[in-house]
Amino acid sequence: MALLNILCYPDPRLYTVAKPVVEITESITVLIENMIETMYESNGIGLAATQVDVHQRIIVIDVSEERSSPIVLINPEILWLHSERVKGDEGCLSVPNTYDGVERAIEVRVSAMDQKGKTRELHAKELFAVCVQHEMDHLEGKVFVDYLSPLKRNRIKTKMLKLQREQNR
Ligand code: GNR
Ligand code: NI
Repeated sequence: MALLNILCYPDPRLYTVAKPVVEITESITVLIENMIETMYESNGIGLAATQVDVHQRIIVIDVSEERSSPIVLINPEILWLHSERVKGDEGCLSVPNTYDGVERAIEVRVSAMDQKGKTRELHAKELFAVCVQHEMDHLEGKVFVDYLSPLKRNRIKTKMLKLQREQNR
């Protein structure tokens, strides 16, 4: 297993739209294992392949307390979004130490393949539903800060660029 490098906002590669997985190859299986390890090591509840600079439609999620039941979603499709929205604070491994409110559907139904290529449907609620929507946005090249006002987004961008400059010194 190996830890993967996570791209940091405003890295332009985070704006790439991911392509569908056509075949679950050995290298995709290894990528998924490494994404799960990276998610746990970073204390994240989810990770999209986009964040590790792989532009294929792959997500890993684990919202459990025990952090021992990772869920893999390949080529996920939203089947249904609850019409009710809730605003909750979100964070992102690609935007460290930044949290702000985003409105999301309170429940979603999603169809996706698992790591064995079996298609399954899942009904997500609460934090799981929020996470599924957040991760699927990454696959579309969207980061949660894109929902914030331009003023807030620019402040975050400036803060991140300053941090990255300091780290590269
Ligand atoms: O770890 C994460 N926590 C989180 C909290 C609220 C809403 C969304 C998330 S996802 C985030 C991990 C991440 O950046 N996934 O892309
Ligand atoms: Ni994220």
